[in-house]
Amino acid sequence: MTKPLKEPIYVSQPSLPNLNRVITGLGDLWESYILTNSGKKHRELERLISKKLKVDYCSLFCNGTLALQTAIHILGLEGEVITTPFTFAATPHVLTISGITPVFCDIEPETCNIDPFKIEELITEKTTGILPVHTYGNPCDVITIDEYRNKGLKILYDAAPCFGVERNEIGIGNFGDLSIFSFHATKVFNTFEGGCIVTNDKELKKKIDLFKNFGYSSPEKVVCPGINGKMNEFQAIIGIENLRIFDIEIEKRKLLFKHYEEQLSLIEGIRIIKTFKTVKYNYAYLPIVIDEKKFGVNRNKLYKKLKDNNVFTRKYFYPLCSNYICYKELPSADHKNLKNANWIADRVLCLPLYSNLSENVIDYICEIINSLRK
Ligand code: T4K
Repeated sequence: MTKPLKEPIYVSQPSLPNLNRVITGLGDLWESYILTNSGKKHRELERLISKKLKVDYCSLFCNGTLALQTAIHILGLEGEVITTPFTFAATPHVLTISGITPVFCDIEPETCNIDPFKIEELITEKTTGILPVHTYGNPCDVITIDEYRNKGLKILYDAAPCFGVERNEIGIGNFGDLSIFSFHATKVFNTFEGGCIVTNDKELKKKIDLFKNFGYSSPEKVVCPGINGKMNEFQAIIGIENLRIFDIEIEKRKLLFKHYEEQLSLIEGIRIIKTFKTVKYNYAYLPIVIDEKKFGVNRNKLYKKLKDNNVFTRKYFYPLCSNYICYKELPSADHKNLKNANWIADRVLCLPLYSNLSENVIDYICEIINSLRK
């Protein structure tokens, strides 16, 4: 019998940079008195991130949600936008708040990403774009999805959890019309809160930067409506310092992911979401799908058993967005069109994964999972 852990283990834990280096960075702020509005640290981080993500331009934001809302506005999306129901609330919410109807498309059960071959049938004369999510940091079928641009649709990728991910050595932010990333504390790269939009289009970068700063092109000139989406200098310092440790953190995650994989692959009825050889992953999450028929116990019982032992997993993404009170009446929210998404949402569980996690704790978690097997 396993004994509950003394300290709780959560699904994620933020990577924290070297504190002395952060304090030195803060010293610069104290001397300059420039705390926000595209200061030196902000400009430096934009340059560093463009290089890291292998894109031409990066615009920093105070969080991923405002980056997404800005990207929707800049691309001129309206009417209906096709998206996945298997995502965090932010994805359909920003569409709705922007006056757009989210149209939910089913997912591929193996990758949990939007099924590119089910998009076509959802296109109407009101459709202006597609908002796919690289779920858990696993890239969508970007090649098939990007072909919808030939039908006049804009493609905006919600790459919130995807920092550092590459497909065939191409940074994942190079696909579609725009991509957004989140730098929330729970993401592999964090600025406490934060996010960005990336693009290779200089004109779009200009529009994004105007919009995130109230439309000011100079101190006495406002050229368009806009909002305040700016990242401040403190967040930028955290970003600069976290970027220094990013590759080491991902390497640690990779080893821990493999450690889980070795043990979980032996358990019938448990599978890890599919990964591909062509992808350089960031190991953001450890999502498993529990097939009760084969494993003997359902997801909720496993969740509870782990919780009783002080291991706090998360059911990302249950409930499914299409089942929220605010969306369940939409025609596209009908269960019969979203069979895979509903099936997965009832069976998925994200296990703890972060760079400071010990292999012993992983062994402990796998032992609990194994003990439930029937
Ligand atoms: N699109 C997608 C696909 C997204 O997944 C997200 C965000 C967005 C858009 C929007 O980006 P942002 O506007 O957030 O930048 C978390 C995050 O708040 C959210 O950023 C993220 N997706 C979502 C998937 O997960 P919660 O409600 O699970 O967070 P919370 O506070 O319960 O944290 C989970 C665990 O992490 C806690 O049990 C303990 C640990 N933790 C958390 C925080 C905040 C820490 O150890 N330290 C911390 O500071 O939503």
